[in-house]
Amino acid sequence: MSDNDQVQSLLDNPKIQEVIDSVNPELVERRRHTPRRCRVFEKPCCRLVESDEYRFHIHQEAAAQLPDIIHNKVQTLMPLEGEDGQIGALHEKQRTIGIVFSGGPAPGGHNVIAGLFDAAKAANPDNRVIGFLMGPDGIIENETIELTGQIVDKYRNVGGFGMIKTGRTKIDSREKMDLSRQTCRDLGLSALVVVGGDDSNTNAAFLAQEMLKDGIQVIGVPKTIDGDIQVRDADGRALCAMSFGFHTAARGFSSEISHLCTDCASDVKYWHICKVMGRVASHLALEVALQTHANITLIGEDLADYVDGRRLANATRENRVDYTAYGMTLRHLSRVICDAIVRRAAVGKNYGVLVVPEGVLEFINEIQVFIIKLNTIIAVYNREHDTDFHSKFLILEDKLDYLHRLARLSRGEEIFTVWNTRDDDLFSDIPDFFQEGLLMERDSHGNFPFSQVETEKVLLGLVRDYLNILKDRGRYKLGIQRRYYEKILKRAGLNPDYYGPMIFRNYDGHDHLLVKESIISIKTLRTALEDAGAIGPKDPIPREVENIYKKSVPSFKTQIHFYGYDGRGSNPTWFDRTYTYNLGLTVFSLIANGATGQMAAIRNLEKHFDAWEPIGIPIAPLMHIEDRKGRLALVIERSVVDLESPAFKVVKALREKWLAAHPGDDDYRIPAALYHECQTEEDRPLTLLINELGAGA
Ligand code: FBP
Repeated sequence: MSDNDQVQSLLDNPKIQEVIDSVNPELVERRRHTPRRCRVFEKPCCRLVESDEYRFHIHQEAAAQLPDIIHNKVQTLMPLEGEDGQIGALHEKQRTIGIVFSGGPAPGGHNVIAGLFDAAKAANPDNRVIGFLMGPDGIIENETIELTGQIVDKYRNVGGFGMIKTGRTKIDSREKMDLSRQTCRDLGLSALVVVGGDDSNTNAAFLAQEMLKDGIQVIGVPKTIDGDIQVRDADGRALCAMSFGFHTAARGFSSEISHLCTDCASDVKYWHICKVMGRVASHLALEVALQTHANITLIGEDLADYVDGRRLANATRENRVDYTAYGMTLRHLSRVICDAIVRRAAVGKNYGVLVVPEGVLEFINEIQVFIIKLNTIIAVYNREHDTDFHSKFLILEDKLDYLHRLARLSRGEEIFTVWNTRDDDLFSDIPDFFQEGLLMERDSHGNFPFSQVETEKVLLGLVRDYLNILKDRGRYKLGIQRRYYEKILKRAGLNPDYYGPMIFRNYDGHDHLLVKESIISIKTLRTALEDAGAIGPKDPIPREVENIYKKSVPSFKTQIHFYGYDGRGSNPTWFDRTYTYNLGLTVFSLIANGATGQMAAIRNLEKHFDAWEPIGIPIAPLMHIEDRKGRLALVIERSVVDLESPAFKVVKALREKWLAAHPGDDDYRIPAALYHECQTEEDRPLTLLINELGAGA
């Protein structure tokens, strides 16, 4: 039989075909699974109960720009007991509902559609659900697909946004708004559902205001793995504890990172540097810390909160203000990391896991200043020249040239520019790849593309430099186990107690022996032995002593990993599957009851499933003003890690334990495996669980 025939017979083998079929039994089971419904959905219809108990700080600009939805209230879905002809008729009314995904994918998105589809079809089989393709562009360009049972069934409980795809376009101009309205009118939509993050829900509010006159309702759905849509009222009461997708992504990252913890503690030679997504907020990194107990986890919000006591005291003594005392600099941060690395090495652990949140640089003052200045420069350039900065200056050199010119201009007495010669000099000092990163094109919402900046490389560059300095100063050493040292010397007929005090700085009873700071080479080792009279100038250094010294010289070896896109594409966990399916059901009930400008949400996510309560949250009152692309814009306020939250406090309190800079085992935690249907404490984010358990403590 020829090779080709052999291959063909392999491919024709039905058993082999079954094994490699793209639809495996797990997928079949996954697609068949129907998530549990919140109690309120056990009845065919719900009514909305508006509540005055929640307060919001309303921004006057939001009131001015969104007058018809600014006074919306929190709405709770209640089961319709008995007959209510009016509400029943509203549910049964024939509707065409459009749905769009906006922004990065997040596990569970398909179940929002599935929930909406099931509820819509159950209310009236003639209801239609239209998916807009490729994100908001699909609305602007009227690119759609009518969703059928067959299409929806293929994606039930499956990750990603593959069913209708997604995109990041912002509907931010009169023209785009008019085109969107036209599409929705042409399709005869009763309602539009926007599944997105803070920016997309902001867009949803503007669309709701705009389309009110067309009688088209707009409902938002809180999506993003970043976990930065967490809604509380002005009194701090949680309305939406977490956006969907966060749990799955965090569990995926934690599982991978936990494997790296196991690997490095086995191989004992690498520091695994794990960048974890989250464009700004460090929620994902915090959850990973709780799930894995990685040795070091940076939390951006915590770094920004840092106050340098020494600088502050100096400034107070000298009666001046030192603004640099607030917030951590990149250099200082690298020192903190080095300190941890050196301490672990001293007890023989020249390995570990460092978790770096993708958006950490957002919280480093000096970088934030660059980002704001460059945002402004690019926005002003685009405005004044009516062109795009990035198309005009294609390569880094051209962009830098432009910045140099601006800096020179700032020397002129009359001219004010945000970029002066000091900025220019400081910017010139940073590596090319990082300059390029900072000059990267912003997304359509004006967000800085942190995912494309090699944050970890910037930080590692500084860490490496400083570790080398510490090595030269004899402070970065690998601790040698006393037992091992004694065994090696005795085996060669040498007296460990004779050489010990000559070589080590802590020979007096320590478990891990540290070579003296003055011994940083074979030459300095020789000097130490000669000075102590152990060898003469012509004598060789005893081989075992030399070997022990060599073993004490650490090399800082790293492996870099990025966890982000993999988490966005994961199949949703039980939590996200159930959460999103119920969000879809909630969306339909909000629409059936006439709501618009509301975000579907589930209250009490932090509690057991039986306590989950579907609600509608008014979007307009959540807005505040932010600088976007050098302009002030009305957007939903992002939620960042609360340093007063029980979850953060727990992580902070256990930092030292998890660093494990002591002899003995590390404190790594292996997260539970992801079961299809499980009921463990890991059914929901640990962050939520701890915040709930610690509330009021
Ligand atoms: P969303 O806010 O749209 O959900 O996206 C979040 C995110 O996953 C961030 O964590 C990350 O910085 C960004 O998307 C990456 O975006 P892109 O897909 O454009 O690379």
